[in-house]
Amino acid sequence: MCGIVGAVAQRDVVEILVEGLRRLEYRGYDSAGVAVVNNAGELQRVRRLGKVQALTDALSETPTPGGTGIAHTRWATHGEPSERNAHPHLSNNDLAVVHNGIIENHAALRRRLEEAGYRFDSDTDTEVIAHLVHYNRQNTASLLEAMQATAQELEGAYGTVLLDRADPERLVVARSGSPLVIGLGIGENFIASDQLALLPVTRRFIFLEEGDVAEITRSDVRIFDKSGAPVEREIHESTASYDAGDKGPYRHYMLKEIYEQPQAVANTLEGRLSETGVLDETFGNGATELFKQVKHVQIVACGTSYHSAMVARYWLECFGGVSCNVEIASEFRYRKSYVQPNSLVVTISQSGETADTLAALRLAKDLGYLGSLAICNVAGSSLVRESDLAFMTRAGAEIGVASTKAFTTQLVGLAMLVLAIGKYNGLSEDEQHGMVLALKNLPGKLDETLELASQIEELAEEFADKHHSLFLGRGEQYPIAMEGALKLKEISYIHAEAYAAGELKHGPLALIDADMPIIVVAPNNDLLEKLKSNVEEVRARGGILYVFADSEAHFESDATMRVINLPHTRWLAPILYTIPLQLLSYYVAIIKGTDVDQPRNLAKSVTVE
Ligand code: HGA
Repeated sequence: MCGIVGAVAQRDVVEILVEGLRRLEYRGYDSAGVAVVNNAGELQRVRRLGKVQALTDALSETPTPGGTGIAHTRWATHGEPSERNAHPHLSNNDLAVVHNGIIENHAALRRRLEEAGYRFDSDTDTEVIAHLVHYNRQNTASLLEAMQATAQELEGAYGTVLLDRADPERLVVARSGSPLVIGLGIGENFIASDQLALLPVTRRFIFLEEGDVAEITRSDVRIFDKSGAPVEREIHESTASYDAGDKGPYRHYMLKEIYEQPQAVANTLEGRLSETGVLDETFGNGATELFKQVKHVQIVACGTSYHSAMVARYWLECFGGVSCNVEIASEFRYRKSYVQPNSLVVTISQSGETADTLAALRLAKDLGYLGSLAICNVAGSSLVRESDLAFMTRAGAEIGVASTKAFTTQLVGLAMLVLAIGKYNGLSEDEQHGMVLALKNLPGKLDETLELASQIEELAEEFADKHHSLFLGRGEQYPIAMEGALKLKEISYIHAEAYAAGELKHGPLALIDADMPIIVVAPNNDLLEKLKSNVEEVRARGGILYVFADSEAHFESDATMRVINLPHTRWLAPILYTIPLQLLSYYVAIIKGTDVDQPRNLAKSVTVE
C-alpha cells in the first residue's frame, strides 16, 4: 500500500515521479503529492485530495520543476484522506518525508516533539518521522546519521524517503517492514516502493533489506544494514515488461487480467511438468529432500490468497497424502500454536510483501518448522527472499485491486505442490499422470470458460438492484464460493456471504426470499447429489438461484433457476469455476458504475497490518 517514488537527477524529475505514481496508483488512491527542490534551492510541495490525475492537473497549472524529488500516493491509515494529511509531510519547511507503513509509537513521539516546540500540521503518524529526523539532525553529522538515529526510536513499519532542502543532491531512505527498491540509472538514481514505478527509467534494481538505511545521490548509492555497517546488495536485472502497467485494449485492468488467465496459467506451468509429475526443482533447491519428509502442511495467507489455501487443504488431504491446516495470517501471528512433526509452512501472497503474512512466516521460522515455502508473484519480494523454497506464479503484473489471475495461478502452484508432495505419500503414477494431463489441458478449458462472458454479462443485470447475495458451494468449491462473494463485495459493494451449502439449514435459510440472489457453484463431483438437495431447500423457500454447473450435473433452467454450464473438468474444477464468478462481479460493478480497478477504501499490496 501507498506508492512511493523518488529521484535524484540532473534533469527535471517531476514527470518521472508522476508517471511512477500513476503506475503505483493501485497501492493507494485517496490523495497524492510531490515535493521537489527547484533550481533556486526552494522546497516546493504540491498535494491534492483524490487520484493522481488531480495532482497532475495541479502540476500542469503550476509547473514545479526540480532535479531531486519525492512523491507519494496514499492509502490512509492515520488521519482522514485530505490534502493536509497527504504526503509529503514537512518539518520546518526544510525536510520533506514520504512514508509507507504505520508508526505505532506516533502518539508518544508526537507529545515529545510538541514539547520540543514542533508544530504538527496533519493527523498522520508519518509527520513524526519528519520532525524527529529534523530534531536528530541537529546533533548528527548528516541526514543519513539523523535517519539512523531516528530508526532507533521508531516502532512499527516504514518504508520512508527523505529530502532535505539544504542538501538537495541526495535522498535518504529507510526500510523496516515496508518494501523499497532502488533503481539505478546513468548519472541518476531512483527509489520506489515497487519496481513497476521505475520501469520507464531503469531495469537495474537493488531490493533493500529489513533495517537498511541508504543514501542515494546522482552518482552513488551507499547502503547500511541495521547495525549501521556498510553493505553491498545484489543488483537485479528486471525482466518485467515496460508496458506491464498498461491496460491495452481493455476498459479495466481487472478485465484484462481476467482474460490473461489462460496465458498466465500456461506460463506458470511451462517447463515445470514431466509426463508423470512435477519437477521438484520448480520449488527451488532442496525441495526434494524437504518434500520427502513432509507429513503435515500449515498454510498461512490473507484475503484471496487465503481462499486458494483453503482449496489446497482439500487437495492436499485428498491427493497429497498429508494433513493440512490453513489459517489467516493476522490470526496465526498473534496466537500460540503447535507445530506438528515434519511440518512444512507455506505462505501465499501475490506481492510477497503482505505485512501479516510476512510476520507469520517470521514467527513460523522461530517456531521450528521443517522448512518454508512461499507461493508468490513477485520475484525478489521479502516473502520469497526469506523463505527456504519459493514457487513463482508468473501471472505478470496484477494491477486491478481485486485479485484475479494471481488467484488462479496460486491455485495452479498449489496443485503442483500437491503432486510434488503426493508422490512421496502414496499418489500413484497413474493418478499423477491423469492430474498432469488435466493441468496441461487447463489453459484451453479456461479459454472455453471465458466464452461465457456474454451470458454472464446478461445475468449481471439481475444483480444490479440487489443489496445482498449468498454464494454456496461444497467441498473444495466452498472456498470458491467465498472468493466469489469477496469479489462481488470488493468491486460492486453488494453484501455477499458464502456458506458451505450444508450449513444453510443452521441459520442462513432464514434470509432466503426473492430479493436475495443465490449463486451456486455446482460441478459434477461426489458431492453433487448433496448439493442438489441444498438447492431444493432454497427453491422450496422462494429463493432465486443462479447455478454454475457442469452439463453432466443435469441442472435445468426454469422460472426460479438460471443455469450456466461450464466445460467438464474434475480435480481442477475450483480453478475453472472461479472465472464466471470473477466475470459476474466485474459486470455487476460496470452496471452499478463503481470504480472497478480502484474500489473505495481498498488498495493492493497490503503492507500494513
Ligand atoms: N500511515 C501513513 C501511511 C499509510 C500507508 O502506508 N498506507 O499503506 C498514513 O496514514 O498516511
